[in-house]
Amino acid sequence: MGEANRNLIVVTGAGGFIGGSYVAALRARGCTAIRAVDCKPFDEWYQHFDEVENLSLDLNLKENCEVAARGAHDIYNLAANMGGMGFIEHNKALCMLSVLINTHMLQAALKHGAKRFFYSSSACVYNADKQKTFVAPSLKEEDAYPAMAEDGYGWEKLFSERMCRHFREDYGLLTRVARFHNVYGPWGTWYGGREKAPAAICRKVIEAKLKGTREIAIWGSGKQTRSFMYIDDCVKGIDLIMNSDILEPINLGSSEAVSINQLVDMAEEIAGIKLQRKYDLSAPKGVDGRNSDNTMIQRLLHWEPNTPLRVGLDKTYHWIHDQYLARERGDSRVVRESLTTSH
Ligand code: NAD
Ligand code: GDC
Repeated sequence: MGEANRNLIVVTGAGGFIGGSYVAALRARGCTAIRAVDCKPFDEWYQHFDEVENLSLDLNLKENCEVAARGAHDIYNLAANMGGMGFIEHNKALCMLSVLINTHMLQAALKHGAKRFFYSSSACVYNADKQKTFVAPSLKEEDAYPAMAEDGYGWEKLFSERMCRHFREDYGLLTRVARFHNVYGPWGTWYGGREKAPAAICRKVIEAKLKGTREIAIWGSGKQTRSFMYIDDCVKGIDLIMNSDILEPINLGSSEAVSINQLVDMAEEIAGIKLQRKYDLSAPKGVDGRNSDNTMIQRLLHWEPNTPLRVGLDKTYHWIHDQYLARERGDSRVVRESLTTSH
């Protein structure tokens, strides 16, 4: 059993949205022993910090997970092949292959004596039959069973949740699992096909305003409902859950449900324009309605994600606006969506 460096924190998926934001938060609070790992080449990392140990490794491979986990005390496994509905509906096998990352990271964590392991699950584990109304059903943790998860991506997450539990029960590895509900904010994917609704809608409103097209394409009828969690709440929730005694998977999401039409209203209001809406009923829609029931996180942590969508969306819109103009200028510092499907 390798000896864990008392402080070393490993973050996988660190070249992406939440992983990069989590490394930034660790640095901001003075953590120095950080190992950031992602399979993307460094120039495609959304956020990259020179003073952190950065490794570009494909964690589908067992031997690479061993390198990533060596000497770690805490491991935050945020790496996965993921995206919005437009990606996960068309890449189900790729999304399920993320099981290799979590399984190999758990084995490596155990082999190298890591003490704590965080896994980023998703609201896509929830039973689809409970999400068939536009009146956003507040999903409780027990609504994942009987299981009927989102095809591909949702099943991988549900399986990996259970793997975490069994590694805790059978081998004593401290595992913590949070089910994220649609996280948005600066430094997230905003174009290229993996973007989720908040970033996509902001980009489309910005494009319509800058190009004067005055119309916006919306997937589905716009009546679909979701809750969207601002990235800062996600980072805070990861910390609270990792440092808690919560053994079972727990919701980490906002309880402020909105329809996609209301999301577009907000983006238009921020932009100061009104657009003609074109609904594409054949586009990927996912479930009809979804919201996070935060009874458990409130009871156990006396807190819940609470950044109002209007506040978080304003910051996100302006960040994407700057990225958009930078891209138009051909500025290399734009967050680039890596178009390689093996991510
Ligand atoms: P992201 O796509 O921005 O980041 C994921 C990162 O993982 C990418 O940088 C990618 O290169 C990396 N990765 C993928 N396969 C890899 C591999 N084989 N080896 C090494 N790195 C690999 O996604 P995100 O939004 O930051 O999501 C982080 C985690 O949270 C993921 O597990 C995701 O499933 C989960 N999650 C996110 C949301 C959300 O709304 N963003 C919701 C639910 C769950
Ligand atoms: O992609 P997403 O944010 O994922 O879509 C939310 C709703 O917004 C869908 O009904 C979609 O049809 C609608 N929508 C309308 N226009 C657009 O231009 C657009 N782009 C996108 N992307 N959507 C649009 C997500 C998963 C994540 C993660 C989270 C967990 O499902 O994709 O991987 O697991 O759930 O909460 P969503 O919320 O369906």
